[in-house]
Amino acid sequence: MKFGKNFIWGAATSSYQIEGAACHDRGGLSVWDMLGRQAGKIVNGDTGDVACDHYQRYKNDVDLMAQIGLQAYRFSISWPRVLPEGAGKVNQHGLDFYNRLVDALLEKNITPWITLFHWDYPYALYCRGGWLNRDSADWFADYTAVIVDQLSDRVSHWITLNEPQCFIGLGHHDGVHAPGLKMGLSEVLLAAHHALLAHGKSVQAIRANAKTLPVIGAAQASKISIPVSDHSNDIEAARQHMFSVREKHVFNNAWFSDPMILGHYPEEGVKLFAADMPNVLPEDLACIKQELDFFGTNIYSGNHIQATADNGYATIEIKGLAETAMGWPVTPEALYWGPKFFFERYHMPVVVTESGMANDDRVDNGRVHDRERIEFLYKYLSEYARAIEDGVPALGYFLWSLLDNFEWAEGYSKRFGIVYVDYKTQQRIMKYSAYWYKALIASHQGGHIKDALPEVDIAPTLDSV
Ligand code: GCO
Repeated sequence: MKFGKNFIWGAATSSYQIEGAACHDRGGLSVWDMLGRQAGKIVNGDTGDVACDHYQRYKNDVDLMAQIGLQAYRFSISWPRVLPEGAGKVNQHGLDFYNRLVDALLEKNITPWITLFHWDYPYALYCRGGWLNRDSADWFADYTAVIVDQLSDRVSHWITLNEPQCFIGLGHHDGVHAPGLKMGLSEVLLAAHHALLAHGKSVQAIRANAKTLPVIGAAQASKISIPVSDHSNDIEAARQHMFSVREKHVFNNAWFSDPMILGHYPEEGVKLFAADMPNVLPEDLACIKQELDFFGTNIYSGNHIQATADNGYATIEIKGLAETAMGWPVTPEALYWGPKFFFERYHMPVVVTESGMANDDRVDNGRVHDRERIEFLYKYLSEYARAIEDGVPALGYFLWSLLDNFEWAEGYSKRFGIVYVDYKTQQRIMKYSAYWYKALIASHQGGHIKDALPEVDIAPTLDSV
């Protein structure tokens, strides 16, 4: 399994999922704080009020990143922590937290990659219409300018939106994510359009205000289509399926990526949505389509696609696939076909901005033997390496996640971290997978795996790096 010497090895988190202390130091509420107050919306009634207490414990967490040997760390900024009302007055305490975090990362030679929006939308702006209000694009651009002005002397890597498919689709259509709305398709498409405008204006704000040359992308929730065979018909069927828009829902690849990168909505979707389409002003698509430096994709699993006689395709259920604790099938080839198909369509370097698995991790004598996660990572990364060997330019990989954390509607019931978090004591324990990842990174930095051999015996799995 070989990656280039300049390949970036990172891990990812998000503000609401790990920071806690939402209103501490005069921060503002987000829509996730409000959803947590609605009975039955989140497993066990969990909230992000404390989470991993990262707001207080960030230094210890940065030390853990350095122990693992991360070269980069993808985290998000809490918009309402910095702008309690979402717009207007800045909360300097909030900005100072991110200044301290960035400085702590740089001190350990860890490159900060900042996600500007990872779902914690300011509740005050939700009360002014939220994503349904076209002003949300300007609100987001103004917030972007505040962050870039404060941090861009030390931060150059920016992700505007994390998974619009989720925060619009699950938050405004299905109602299972914050703000918990079940809107009609036309309202969902209008909110999606405003989120796309927000992305475009945010990119413009970064490029206008950055003090260092910015590297900019977005992070898509990616549904990967995997051909059931290497037959050219099945590969073409999977390629078509991957960018099709045949369901009346925005949880798909092309609906957001095509406008951002190609400058137009996918025709198939425009036809399907027809009367529900938003009123797209003449200048809108030019605003949305801004030059990007990488294609960010969050990949966990994929569907198997087979060509059908009528030049169409069918989704094939593969029996007996292993599943993660989220019930997602383990499909390592998703990390081959996803980067490949995205590069073919958008012709820009790929960054896997998230990939990983939830596992039923348990502490045994102070250790967490998450061999399932090591096997998952080895298989998925082997496929990513194969895509790179086949010519896909890939800049890096951000493992989801550094820490066990608040898994949205699942609360704390699902553990994605390579570092175990005991939520009662806030103790952190590096799992076997953290040691494995450390060895993998070391082996790709010209170091010797033996140098990275941890204090725990994971030798049997090290053969797989
Ligand atoms: C997402 C979000 C993450 C999730 C992770 C596991 O992709 O849904 O970016 O915040 O926690 O993906 O579901």
